Amino acid sequence: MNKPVDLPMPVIGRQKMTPSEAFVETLVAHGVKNVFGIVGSAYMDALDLFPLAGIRFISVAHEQGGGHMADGYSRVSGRHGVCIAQNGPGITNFVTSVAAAYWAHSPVVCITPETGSMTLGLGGFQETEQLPIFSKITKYQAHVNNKARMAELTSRAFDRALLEMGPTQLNIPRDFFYGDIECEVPRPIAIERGAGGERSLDEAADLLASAQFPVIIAGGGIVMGDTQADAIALAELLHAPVACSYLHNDTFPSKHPLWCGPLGYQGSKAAMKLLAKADVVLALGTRLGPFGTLPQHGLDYWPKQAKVVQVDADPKMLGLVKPISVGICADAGAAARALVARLSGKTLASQANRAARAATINDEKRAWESELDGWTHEKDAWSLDVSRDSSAMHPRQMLREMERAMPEGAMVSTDIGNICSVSNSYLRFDRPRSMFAAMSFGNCGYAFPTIVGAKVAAPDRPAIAYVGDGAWGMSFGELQTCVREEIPVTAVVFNNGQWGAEKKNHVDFYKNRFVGVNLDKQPSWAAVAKAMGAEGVRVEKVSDVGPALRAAAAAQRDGRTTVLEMMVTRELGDPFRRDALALPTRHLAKYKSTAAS
Ligand SMILES: Cc1ncc(C[n+]2csc(CCOP(=O)(O)OP(=O)(O)O)c2C)c(N)n1
Ligand SMILES: [Mg+2]
Repeated sequence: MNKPVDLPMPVIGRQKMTPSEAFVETLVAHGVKNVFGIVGSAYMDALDLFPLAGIRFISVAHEQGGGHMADGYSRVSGRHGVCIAQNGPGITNFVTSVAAAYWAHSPVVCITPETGSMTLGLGGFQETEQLPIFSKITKYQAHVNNKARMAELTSRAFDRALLEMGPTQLNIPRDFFYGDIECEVPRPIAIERGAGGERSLDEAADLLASAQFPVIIAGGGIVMGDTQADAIALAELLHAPVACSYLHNDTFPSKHPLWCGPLGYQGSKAAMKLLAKADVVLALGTRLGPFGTLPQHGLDYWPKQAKVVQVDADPKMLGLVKPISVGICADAGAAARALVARLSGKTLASQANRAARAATINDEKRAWESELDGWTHEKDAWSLDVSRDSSAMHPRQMLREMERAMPEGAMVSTDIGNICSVSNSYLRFDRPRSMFAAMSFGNCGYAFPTIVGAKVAAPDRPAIAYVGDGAWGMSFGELQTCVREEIPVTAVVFNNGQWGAEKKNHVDFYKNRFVGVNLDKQPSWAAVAKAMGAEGVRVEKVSDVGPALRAAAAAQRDGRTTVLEMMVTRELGDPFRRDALALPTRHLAKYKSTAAS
């Protein structure tokens, strides 16, 4: 699971140092090259050492942005993303980004200097209890309870982040950076994950060998384990169609004949219809999150009668959401290789009907593509009404153009919103570590800072964020970071003048009684971008979308960040949470007029 890397040698052997030196040398030992955050006196003694330690401090606009950048950085690099801030308010500003990293399984190390140990509990300046706040959104919390343990506990926070694939917290009373200690900087611990238990692998291989219509769900574990080639080998052996798990569109190459597209909200009908036919499902590196397998497009596609083999690195995820026949606690790649070894040379039931299944796969994929081609705009009454006299672009046409113009090797992050969600059908990738969505925490404001962090990890790849105009209002401050720190990216901002995803609920459930969903009197986001030192382009015609995207991606090579403000209609695709909303019931006379009739 953990990527083998050549780590630099820290200072060798037990020796006298300050806790700040021990802390920084431990970062060096873990290969840390970039730290995202906002400067603060609480850790200034350590910060002072960063330049000589070869660590770049990337100064951000808001700590939440810094946390998301650490997330994006870790998702591209497969290494730790690191963020740090001032005790108290700087740390509470991290909360949303750490929660998002938790659900994205990102090895973010969130370093939280704390109020001084001698005044803790007295209600001094910038004091809050920093451990309980993060207790449910981290995999491990290290509290430096004695300055002599600085290197040991720092190292453990880094080890655990990769071991458990999630954020960890390193809490350091600010006075513990000072003084003299004697210690040794530990070497990082890299634990290799295995292929799973022999018996479960045998059972899984038997099920797959007897499957008439095996289907693979390719999850994020394939990306995190850098093991796409093994997933491809297994899929080809079984000639099994492959669906990407929700918001993990980069787990399987879209050009591969067995690729069927993503499951979940605004996903691929081809993937859903093929999964519905499965008699055996192999869920490879996925926790099968509940939101990602909800019915979509009116299709309740989960094959309830099928046998399910689930592979996940976290044993607690096995059988948690969907009933399973076999659970394998393993690295996705190692398990895939072990299954290939067991199945090679065996008689596979799926070989007999391979030609027929190949035809079915092609038919479903072709049908979905032609449906998408014809689906140029939303067709519900409200969408037709608001777009009838509009000269703005239909979101779907704009998204299709972006798909066509997407530069080679692009990384795309997506936010939470109606148009970002619709984009799920149009985001296809041929290499892993390319898509960074807000995943199941679903916070608006995720995409832009995340792509900034991704760009730091992969400066040569085009970096593009898809963001709704509401979410952009939350996150555009990080344009300052792009300009100041010379991190060139492209933000595609969908200007529909509304918090569209929530407005859709008003339309579907509340008879268009709009409360707080219109984003009136917005500035020109293209003009704001220019005022902040970036490029700003207003795009009004579908024919301009492709050239604008290509030019913005090219500008990244010249170090320039661009905001493409896409002027789109107010039409809206299917809602997020049809599953969780109900038509209004009212008992009090005062509110009767709002009851569903
Ligand atoms: C931090 C946060 N606040 C509120 C929400 C609830 N929410 C979900 S989608 C959405 C609307 C997004 O609007 P916009 O970014 O303009 O995209 P659009 O839906 O218009 O495409 C809101 C407010 C959220 N997911 N995250
Ligand atoms: Mg909007």
